[in-house]
Amino acid sequence: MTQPVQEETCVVVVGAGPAGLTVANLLHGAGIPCVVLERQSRAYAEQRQRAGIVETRAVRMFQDWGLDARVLGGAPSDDVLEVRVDGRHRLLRFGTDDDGPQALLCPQQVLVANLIATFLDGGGDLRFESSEVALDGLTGQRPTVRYRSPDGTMHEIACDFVAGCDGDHGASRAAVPEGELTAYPFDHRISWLTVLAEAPPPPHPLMAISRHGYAGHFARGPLASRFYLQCAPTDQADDWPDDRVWQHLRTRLGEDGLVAGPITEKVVFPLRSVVHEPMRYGRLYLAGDAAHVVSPVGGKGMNLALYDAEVFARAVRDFIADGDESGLNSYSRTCLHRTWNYQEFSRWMTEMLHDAGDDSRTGPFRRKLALARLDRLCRSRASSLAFAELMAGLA
Ligand code: RFL
Repeated sequence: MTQPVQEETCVVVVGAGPAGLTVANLLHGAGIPCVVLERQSRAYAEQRQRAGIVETRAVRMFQDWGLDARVLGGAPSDDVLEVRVDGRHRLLRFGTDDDGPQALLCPQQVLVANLIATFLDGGGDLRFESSEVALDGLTGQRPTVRYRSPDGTMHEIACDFVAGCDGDHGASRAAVPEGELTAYPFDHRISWLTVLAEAPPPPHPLMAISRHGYAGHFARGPLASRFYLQCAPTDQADDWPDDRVWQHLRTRLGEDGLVAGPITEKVVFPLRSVVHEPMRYGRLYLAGDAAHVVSPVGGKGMNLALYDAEVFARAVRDFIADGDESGLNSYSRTCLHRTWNYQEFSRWMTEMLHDAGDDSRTGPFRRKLALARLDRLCRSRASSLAFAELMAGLA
């Protein structure tokens, strides 16, 4: 058997999603060599649509590293959420009182495309279509990452650290021996039909509560929208022909005139969350969805990935520059602190938005409680400030 091509670097980053690409750009900017291995093609990575809001904290983080113009330039700012209860609308503000930049409406695929371009234009080493990624020697001084390049050649890269940024089903977490990590999974017992359509976006992110179930409408570009419809856990996408989708959206959003457009994606998925602890094993540092999945309510999954990425990049930078290991040693603790804070926020919002609508699942008492919570959020300044702080990522 031919020997793999031997290579060396400081950090191997597995996965070119928001977490991996942010790690790579921050390390590259700090002059630290890294190689990024991505399973998919560049075209695939740049069109994968998911999140839509970069929270205030993350916008400021890109600004601190001098990357905001390249990575987020042109994205519109928004600090208002619209909540409709049985067609009656209320606006929730989540801007901060200071003069700093605020949250931006930036679809995940735009962020990813900008991060890829910034990294490659700066001479970064990003290898698409890398298959058979396998991690070894993680508890030693010099771990290795093997992979097969698109021409069939095997490579083996020796490094100081591995950033496991390859999502919930990647190779990084799977390389950790059983029993070393503890998983904390949670099933919200709610399913959504998620729909992407070439239809005009709403003026603000919109969440609607009604007896027919939850519905959401979010911008995913100037002429693209992401819709969510709460549905039965047993539903399949085929149970939702386009006519039914638009009819339910009009009813639940209370918007007879909602403009329809071609639907490009329809998927049913159960809302679930999970945290894997600790987020470090030897010289492997898990970041983003590789370490935790947050239900999409509250828009925190991608933002948490960006947070982990920065904590890791700072820790490596401090270690390389000054031999300071404290950031590496506290990585897991620091990231998990924010992770659980965001999981709590997301669960709180998930419960409120769903319980306040269709009470066939949880009963009328829970519906009344959820409506009281929502009312307090809109009326009490202290409640709305706490909400704004969490939305901004500054709590
Ligand atoms: P990603 O984005 O999954 O990227 C992982 C990358 O790793 C690659 N990969 C591998 N590469 C090499 N070898 C392997 N063995 C590999 N296995 C996988 C993959 O191809 C991919 O390129 O993880 P990352 O970077 O941690 O980012 C996490 C976010 O993508 C995720 O948290 C969000 O999308 C979650 N999410 C949302 N987050 C928000 O902040 N706001 C939202 O509004 C929001 N909406 C959503 C969402 C997630 C959704 N889905 C589909 C789960 C809406 C939806 C529908």
